[in-house]
Amino acid sequence: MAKKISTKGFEIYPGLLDRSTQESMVTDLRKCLQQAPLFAPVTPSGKPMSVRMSAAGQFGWVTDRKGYRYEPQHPEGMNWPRIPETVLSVWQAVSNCPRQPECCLINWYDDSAKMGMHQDKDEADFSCPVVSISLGDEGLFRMGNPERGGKTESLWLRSGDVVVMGGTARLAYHGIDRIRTGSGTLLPKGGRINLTLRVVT
Ligand code: MD3
Ligand code: FE
Repeated sequence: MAKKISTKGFEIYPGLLDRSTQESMVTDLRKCLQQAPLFAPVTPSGKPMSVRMSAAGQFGWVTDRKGYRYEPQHPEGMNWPRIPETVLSVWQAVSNCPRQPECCLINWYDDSAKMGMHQDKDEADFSCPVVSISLGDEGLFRMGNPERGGKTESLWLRSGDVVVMGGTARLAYHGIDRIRTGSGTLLPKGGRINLTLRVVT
């Protein structure tokens, strides 16, 4: 296995995925997004999020005026596509989890997109980690604590990097402060894709 950096309970595998693996993954994701297109999520308070989202697997995470939740269908009514094997194999390699992921959330960031500090707590089984895969432009990832506030650490996530949040990090606050436009060469039109694999039930 590639080298692992551990900080604040987050396990980071820089450059775990080589270029050809990343390219295969993008090809697979384009097929997913043909079936279940990116949508513009709105928070329960009515604020549009800057990230665009879709998902693969039995469940996708959605947000709208009705709240945050996992749903078995896309907001437009279609089923979510299956999670591609290229993506599942990353979970097998790093999760150390006996369960299979039930959701692969697909986040797409343009130049100006960001994600505020939050916890991921809409899942039922916090003994399972969340595994994140970064593709395309670099994103500045901020890692916090299981309580709001306190010291944070920041790290640029690059294309091919994988992060595992398990144990104490599973409920840590985290976010993406900004995207470094044009820093990646994987996506011809630029932007950043982040995949998060999750056990939901
Ligand atoms: C959170 N995504 O989708 S991934 C999210 O880059 C999310 O799009 C960010 O936060 C993004 O909820 C950060 C990094 C990451 C990795 C493992 C996690 C976030 C995690 C494990 C638990 C909770
Ligand atoms: Fe998150």
